[in-house]
Amino acid sequence: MKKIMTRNKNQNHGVPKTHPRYLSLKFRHKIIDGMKNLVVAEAGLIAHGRGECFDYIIGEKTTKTARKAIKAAVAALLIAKKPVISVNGNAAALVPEDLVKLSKLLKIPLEINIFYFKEGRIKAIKNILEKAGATDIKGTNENKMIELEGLESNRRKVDYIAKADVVMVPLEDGDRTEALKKLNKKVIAIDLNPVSRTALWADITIVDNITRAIPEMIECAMELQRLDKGELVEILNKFDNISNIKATLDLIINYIENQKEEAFKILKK
Ligand code: PTJ
Repeated sequence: MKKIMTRNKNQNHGVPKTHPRYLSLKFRHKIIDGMKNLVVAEAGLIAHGRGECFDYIIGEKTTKTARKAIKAAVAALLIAKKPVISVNGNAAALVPEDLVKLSKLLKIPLEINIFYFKEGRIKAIKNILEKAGATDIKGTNENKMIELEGLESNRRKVDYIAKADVVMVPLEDGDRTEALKKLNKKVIAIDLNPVSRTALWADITIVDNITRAIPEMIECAMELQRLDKGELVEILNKFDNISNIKATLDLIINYIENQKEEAFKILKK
């Protein structure tokens, strides 16, 4: 019998929604599509794979330590005078709508800042953000860019980030957080690797997948925006990034121990 090939609405790139790893595969395909249309750098595929590995060892869920960091991060963004959310290729490909929603809710601009420069990439990222509803996008005009001191990579070229007091950097490569800190900026990182240089240098480290962290931040922002400045400052002052990273590492160790037990149960059968 001849088969008629149609795209089933319960599928994404041929992956049925009932597939046990549907979400993970859906985001993989967003990264692959992003690479094909210049949004994502080739190295972004590798970075995503590394992220998946770290996601696995935190249990592929937003942990209680991530939630604490998210609350502190939202408080910091609400208190900030000139906050900004830095957006690279992977972030734009994975969660464009959520980034725009958060930026609008907190009235914070998005700034495109990429490590791997390639002709057409900024435009492709701008397009995907605009398609998602973004109206305030910085970092698109080479003439307005200045260079950050202490950085040699393409990330040194910044626009609004230069004057910002709080910079959120999702999925970052190591060196920029250090440079931003030296310029007295508060840095919020979203990084699945709790011991990356970015994670360790940041003031607030959210160890979570950006695909869960940004929606969680949106929920949190809707609650915290009702608080007054004093209450927000209290949330921020109570947060201790170093102990939160330590607690995250303990969660990972416990998770691996549990996985070991579970694996042995299966192996014994
Ligand atoms: O678009 P560009 O040119 O700015 O390049 C973006 C990448 C991500 C390719 C670039 O910044 C890079 O090479 O980053 P690294 O050094 O691989 O670091 C990325 C970090 O993000 C790693 O620690 C990963 O574990 C982590 N990561 C990967 N995927 C996710 C993630 N963290 C949160 N959510 C993810 N989905």
